[in-house]
Amino acid sequence: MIDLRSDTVTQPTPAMRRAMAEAPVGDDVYGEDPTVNHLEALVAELLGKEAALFVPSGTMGNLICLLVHCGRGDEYIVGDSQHTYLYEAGGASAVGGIHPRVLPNQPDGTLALGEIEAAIRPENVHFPRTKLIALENTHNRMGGRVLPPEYVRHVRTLADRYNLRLHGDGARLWNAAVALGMEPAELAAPFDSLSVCLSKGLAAPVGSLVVGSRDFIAEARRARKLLGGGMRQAGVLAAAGIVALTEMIPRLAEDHDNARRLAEGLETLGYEVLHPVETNIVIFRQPDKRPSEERVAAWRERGLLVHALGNDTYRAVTHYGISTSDIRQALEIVAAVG
Ligand code: TLP
Repeated sequence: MIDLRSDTVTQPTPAMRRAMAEAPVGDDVYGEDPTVNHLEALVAELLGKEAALFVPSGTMGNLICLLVHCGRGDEYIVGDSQHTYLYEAGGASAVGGIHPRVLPNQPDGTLALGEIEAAIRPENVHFPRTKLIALENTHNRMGGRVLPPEYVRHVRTLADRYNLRLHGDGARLWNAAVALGMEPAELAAPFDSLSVCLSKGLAAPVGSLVVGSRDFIAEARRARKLLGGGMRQAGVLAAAGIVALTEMIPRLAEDHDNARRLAEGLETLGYEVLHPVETNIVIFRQPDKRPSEERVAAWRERGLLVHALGNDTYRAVTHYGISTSDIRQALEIVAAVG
């Protein structure tokens, strides 16, 4: 099977399996797991923040950050196609009582600066209090687009003007850094908090981290406990994460090349690629009216797995384990199905 449904479907590398087997561990709720402590220090340094916290998933990482920045009835500004708003089971409101102020994401994944500013509430007893702006980099539903670094700096300036915090969903921040040829810390600098994932393009089996100031992470640790995310001998998982961060970032460039190859091939076959392919995600629209479930089933029968995003649109994601010849074969399958 050529599985392009997501970069979450990867198998851990042999080096990860070895590191997991050999990891020194302790009870991380007591702060005594040396491997988790090592991973947290490594990520804090990579992202240029004071501290980091290992959490089970990107979803929990984002929720923890929202819970620390916002109280019940506070408002956060978020894009209508950001993961936090779209795919996290409404956790911000269900768990945190946090009110989302939803703005349209632009095709490049940004929120228009003027629209952010217009959405910030003045002090008035009728209104929720705006506390936070949330961005996503790279932007999943916008085809893995990379937020322009100068755009993020403008949002930071705006946030400062209104005394707001800025959170980044950086599940694929590593892809953005590789695509721009920049250090992850440079991209993280404007944000008060970020969540980053080890289990997407970097191929670790489990885990995300949140980063921020020391005080922020102390509160995040409480929120993680509240959500049931305090893990015990989690060094077994963190060990794979350390391998992911030390060995797997530069190879993301191969995934980006493969995604571009896939997009070019799809265009040749008459599909419309909806966003410029900057990283490892290709969102594309079919040339006809055939129901997407039927097409996905025909691809699956021939050994290709792709997600349908709607009636006529699909998402394919390249990752560790997908080679250039897999892309060639995937295109042959698409051509055969028509
Ligand atoms: N995204 C998954 C699905 O949930 C859609 C995928 O296959 O892409 N932020 C972003 C930008 C994400 O893409 C994801 C996962 C998350 C957060 C959540 O991470 P997990 O799955 O670890 O909770």
